[in-house]
Order: sequence, then C-alpha cells, then structure tokens
Amino acid sequence: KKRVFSGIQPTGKIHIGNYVGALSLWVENQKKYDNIFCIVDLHSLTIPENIDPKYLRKKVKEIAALYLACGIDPQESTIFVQSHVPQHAELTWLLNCVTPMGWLQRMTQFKDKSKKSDSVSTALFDYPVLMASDILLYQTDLVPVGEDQKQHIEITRDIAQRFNHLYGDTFKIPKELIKKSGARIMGFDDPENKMSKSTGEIKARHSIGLLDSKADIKNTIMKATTDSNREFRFDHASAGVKNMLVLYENLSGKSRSKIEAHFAGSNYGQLKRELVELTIENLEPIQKEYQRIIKEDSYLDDILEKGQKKASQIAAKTLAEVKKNMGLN
Ligand code: AQP
Repeated sequence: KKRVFSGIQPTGKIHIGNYVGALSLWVENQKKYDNIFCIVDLHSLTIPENIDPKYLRKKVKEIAALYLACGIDPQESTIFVQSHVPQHAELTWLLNCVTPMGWLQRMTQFKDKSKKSDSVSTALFDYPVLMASDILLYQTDLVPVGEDQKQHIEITRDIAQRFNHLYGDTFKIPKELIKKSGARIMGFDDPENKMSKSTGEIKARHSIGLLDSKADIKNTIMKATTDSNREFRFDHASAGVKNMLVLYENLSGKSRSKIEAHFAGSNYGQLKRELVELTIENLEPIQKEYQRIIKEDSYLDDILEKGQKKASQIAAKTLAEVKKNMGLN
C-alpha cells in the first residue's frame, strides 16, 4: 500500500474548509492507503500568539478527538502528536543544512503570515523545512492537503531531491493529493480569501467550525456575502456564491449539473437555507461522536501513545539512514 502522511495544527477554530479540503479526503481514502495522521503541535508554535501551554494541551486533545469523530479509524491509521517523536525536530536541523534560504524566501504562506504578525519568528520562516521533515521521515508517497499547501509539498520534493543528489538515494519523493473541488474553501464574510483558522477565531461569520452550534451555522451562512444576480452556474457565479455551491457539492456528493439544474430560477436565500440544512446534517453526527470521545481521556491517550510508538519506529529508521549517509554515525 502507498503511504499517506498529513496533519493539522492544533490552533484556532477547526473549520469546514479543513474538513472538506483535508480531513474528509483522509477518511475517504483510508482503506486504500497506509495512513499516518499527525497533530502538528511544533508547527503551531511558529506563531507567537500561540504561547499558552494550557490552550495547546487542550487543542491537541480536541484535534485528536476530531480526527476520530470525523471517521479516522485508529485500526486503519496511525494517529500521533508531532512533538512526541523527536526525530521531526532533529531531521529539520539536518535538512536546514541543505536548504537554500532563497527557496524559503519564495514561500507565499511565509509572506502572508509574516505580514499579519508584529513579531516574526525564525521558526515561521523555517516552517516548510519542518513540514518536509514530517513528510520525508515516513517515506511518504502521498500528502492529502488543501490547495494552500501545494507550494510546501513542492519545496519538500526539492529538498528531498537535493538531499538525494548530495548524499545518495535516501528519501522517497512525495506527491500532493489535492481535491479537484473543495481544496480552497473561502471565508463566508470575505470570499476573496481562504477560510482560515486564525481569522475564524476572531471574526464571527468568517467560518463554520466543526463544533459550531446550529444557530451559529445558520447565522454565518444566512449572512454570507453574495451579489445582486441570480447566477447559480459554477463557472459564472461570483466568489461568494461559488463558494457555497462548492460546499453544497462536497457535502451532498451531487454532481455540478444536478446542482445547477436544482437551483436554476431560484434565489440565493434558497441556496443558503439548503446549505444550512446540509451542513447541520453533516456536522451533527461528528459533533455527537466528538462529545462522546472527548470525555474518554485515557482512550485518547492510549491511541496517541500507540501512534507515537508506531511512528517512532519508522522515523528512527529513516533518521538513522540519513545520519549514516551524512557521516554522522
Ligand atoms: N480554506 C481551506 N479550504 C480547504 N482546505 C484548507 N486547509 C486549510 N484551509 C483550507 C487545509 O487544512 C489542513 C490543515 O491546515 P492548517 O492546520 O495549516 O490550518 P489552516 O486553516 O490553514 O490554519 P492556519 O495554518 O492556522 O492558518 P491561518 O493563519 O491562515 O488560519 C491542510 O491540509 C490545509 O491545506
């Protein structure tokens, strides 16, 4: 089986974009691949606003419970916390040594995030190398992610190729797995920009959190930005309407032509009302399952401990090979 690796940062409000773009794709392909899903807590420390140990601890558990509630099966997939496997940090140092600064200076996520923050850490700049380490440690074939991570997978490939060229064949060259539709869900309040965890935390009506109440889901969708037309065709609709159509498509599993025919001649109120229903229908079972799992602290700890053991074995093997090839053994 091909190996899949992916992760989510334990920060902010996990939203429907994370679910449609990443999590649902993991679940959908779970049986097909050998899966490793990580909670990338070291990545979340790259933003200085995230320095609250209590919050971080709570968020790690929340993400673990959400992985399970969304359908990640611990029998089929390894689930673990990044900082529990020290090889991620160690490999990052070694890969830093083969990664030119110019490559990192081109990363659009760094440019965007550093603009938003008063204090930019060295770690934020180095984020893509840590992500490359995550992926390469497990000799990953496929990385299922949203569109915003495409550039980071490309640099991962570049780093792996450069390392293999300098030190001999060591890493498998991974590929991204990105959905054709739903890989970039936009903010409901601001459909020109991607739905984001941090914005969702501070702005009501920007995103729908996987744990949002029915009333919040309804408010956010009913107030979503639209236009004064009645255009329901995917290729012609304005950004806000297209975003809702794409969500409708992903949550209903219906084809674009069926959806266009269904809404033709209708109004945006209708689309919004149906999307509210559909979202609640999709999130209700996840929320129920989440509420059940989050209370079972020792069950979660057990899964994360098993995950750590399994991940460590693979990571240790790769790192030993890396060090041998570099002359560090
Ligand atoms: N809007 C999105 N649409 C589709 N997929 C998305 N992803 C993120 N946003 C969207 C995918 O979700 C996975 C987890 O990414 P993350 O932990 O980096 O979360 P984030 O929402 O991008 O939040 P951040 O990094 O904390 O960013 P900001 O500061 O923008 O809020 C990834 O596979 C990602 O592609």
